[in-house]
Amino acid sequence: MNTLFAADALLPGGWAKNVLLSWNAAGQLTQVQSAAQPAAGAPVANGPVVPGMPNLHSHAFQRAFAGLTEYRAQQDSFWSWRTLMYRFAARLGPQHMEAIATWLYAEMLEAGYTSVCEFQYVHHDADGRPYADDATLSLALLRAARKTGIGFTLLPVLYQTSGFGGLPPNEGQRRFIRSTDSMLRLLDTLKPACDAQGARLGLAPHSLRAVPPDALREAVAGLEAIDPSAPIHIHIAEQTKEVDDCVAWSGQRPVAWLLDHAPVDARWCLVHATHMEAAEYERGAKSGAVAGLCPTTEANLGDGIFDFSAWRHHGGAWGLGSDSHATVNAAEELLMLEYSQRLAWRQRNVGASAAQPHVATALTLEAVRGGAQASGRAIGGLAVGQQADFVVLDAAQLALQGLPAPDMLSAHVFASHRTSAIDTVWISGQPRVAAGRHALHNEAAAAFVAARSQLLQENRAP
Ligand code: NGQ
Ligand code: ZN
Repeated sequence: MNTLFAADALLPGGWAKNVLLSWNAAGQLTQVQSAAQPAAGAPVANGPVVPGMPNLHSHAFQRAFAGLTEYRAQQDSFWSWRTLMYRFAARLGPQHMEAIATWLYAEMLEAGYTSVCEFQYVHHDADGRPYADDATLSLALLRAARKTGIGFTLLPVLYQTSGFGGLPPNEGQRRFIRSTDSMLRLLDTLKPACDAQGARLGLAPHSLRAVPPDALREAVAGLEAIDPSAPIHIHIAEQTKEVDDCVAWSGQRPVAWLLDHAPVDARWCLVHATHMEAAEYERGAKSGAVAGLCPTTEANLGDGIFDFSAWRHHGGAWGLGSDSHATVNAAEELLMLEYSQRLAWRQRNVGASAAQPHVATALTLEAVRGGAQASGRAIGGLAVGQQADFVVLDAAQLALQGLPAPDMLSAHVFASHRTSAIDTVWISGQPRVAAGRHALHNEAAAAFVAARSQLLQENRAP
């Protein structure tokens, strides 16, 4: 039996004092006891313990592209960014994928994420043909997750068209395209590999732009045959052009169309869902689906602002993703989410709730719960039966020193450098980050920089 004693811990119902966490060999919490006594010689946390944040949306390879489109070309938009991103993706090989993801996952762990959902759509070789082993690039991501210890949900992406109404895919999309049957075969291949490392397998129809109605229906039915409760993630209503194109095609907005034509329920994660009307907020929230908010990417790409209060008003579940990885930091996503709402509505403390006046505490608890649901794994916080995935803040860090625990978490999110206060990070009861550093930090960073340099060189070649 393993244990950790914490003077303060953030449990699903709020902050508790003198908490003894115990977990079994499988890394599952077996006891969460408040008002406990530290046993002599037993490990004691260096500060408040908060649940690890699930990252519900990642395209790992884009980490190596972050920062490379922050200059003015002509008509800079989401769509021109995407053209550059496709160009970058065109030369990516399995070794690049593994090196980039290994560093990214180490970075995530150092920044308070304890698990990640990979929305994995680069399937084929550079010429658009399947690899001899069709699962090659997904397996590279699974290896990166295993090496770093991060919890993992693999979401192979179905991508078939370049726009509503079955528009043929473009050149830049050739590595993504596969039939529904070949997707179902890929899922069959990946299921045992995921099971072997405690990862969850789901499916990601890329978007309504990329997946026609029949394929969406068949793919979801095929997934249900493999695992009836597996997570299903889709990008939706991120850009206003997507909304306009969807209305032109179907007469409906994307979220409304999806709710009418797909079995949307608690298995689903609606990634972005930025542009919804009042009825979509209500129906979407009541469907039980998780809204997958990616605040720094949505800001970086100029998507728009999600109406957080409207979603929560209807009891909507939500969680956080780092998506394009312009930022890799759980606390910074919380900050961006809260600040976007303050700027939009000219209010303060929008994220506080009736039960929880401290914004950082309220947002953390809700994002962990929604993120766990979207990940399809038992990572919903510090409660018996959940994995022992948690972050220990450093009570000696200057921004936190001497404060009550809820203010320490507030200071971590709003008043620190947002990684500096992270002391240790545990996944399934194993310490993966100690004194702010992942064991693979140096080695993984060097391999990442080498892979990025190689990709940029290859991109410049004729
Ligand atoms: C993606 N990114 O899948 O990486 C997309 C761009 C697309 C975001 N949606 C590609 N943020 O939407 O077709
Ligand atoms: Zn995305």
